Amino acid sequence: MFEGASNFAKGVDNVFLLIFAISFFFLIGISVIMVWFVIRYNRKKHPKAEQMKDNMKLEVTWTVIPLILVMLMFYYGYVAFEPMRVAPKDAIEVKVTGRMWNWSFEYGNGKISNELVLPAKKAVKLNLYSPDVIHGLYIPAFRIKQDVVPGKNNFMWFIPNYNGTYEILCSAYCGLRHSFMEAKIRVVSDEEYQKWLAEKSPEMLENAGLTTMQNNACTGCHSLDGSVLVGPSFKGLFGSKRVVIEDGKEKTVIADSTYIRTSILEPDKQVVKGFKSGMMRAYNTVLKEDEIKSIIVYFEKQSGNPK
Ligand SMILES: [Cu+2]
Repeated sequence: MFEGASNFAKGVDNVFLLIFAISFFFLIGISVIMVWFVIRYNRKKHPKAEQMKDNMKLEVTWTVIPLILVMLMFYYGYVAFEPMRVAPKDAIEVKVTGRMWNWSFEYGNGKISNELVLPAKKAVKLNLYSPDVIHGLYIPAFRIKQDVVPGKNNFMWFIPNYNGTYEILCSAYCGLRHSFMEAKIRVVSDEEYQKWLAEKSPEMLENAGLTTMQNNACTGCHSLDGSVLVGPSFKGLFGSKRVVIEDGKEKTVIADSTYIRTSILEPDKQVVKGFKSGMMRAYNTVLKEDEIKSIIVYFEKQSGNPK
């Protein structure tokens, strides 16, 4: 419970323990005195009630002591809170979007993930956004929580101390599936983090695929919206049936990853019926392997059932 998973855990735990200790002391103290008063001043022992008035000493005591106690709670609370609002300049920045009803994390290189992967012992600044209602980013093990408010660019920062997996919860009741709005933080070594960060997410590949096609003017001859240009449209391509002419013979093929790859590298091998061959150059010397892969991912993603 008190292992200190982040740089703020100790400070928050200390304030918690202080407030708990003061409350516990008074719970016991007041209860004991109450019981003692019941016995000491019951009617048998103390038949005639006395009227007491204006005891200056008592008034001052029960004003000053609680004042000191609450100021003590305030002081330690403030000391623990204040550094939370000043993020170090060199912190790793991650854009966090809380929406009904999930969290997503976007890194500086464009990688988007549903899991927050971070290196241990490095400062992290989370910039918080919400497109819909108020959510609350809450990481219990790190002892931090911050409201995620639409239109207000809030942030939180921290340093994870140890490798491990921690929970993220939403602390603001945000609708029907509020309780499902959870995510994981995975704190790993620096090398593992760098490796993970460099791996392209499916969204990045999808974007890269479209960019590659635009850069190579593919979309100049193949429309994305279904209209017929020089070549067949890309709309609804992946997984569809294509009637093609191969070696002068008509046949039906499924537009899978192999078909797309062949069409890029050897465009005249299988020409869609109704289109002329010899219109498109072979891209085997133009596109790199990862570019071809990204184009295939783009089509898979567009079809809505990625394999
Ligand atoms: Cu929420």
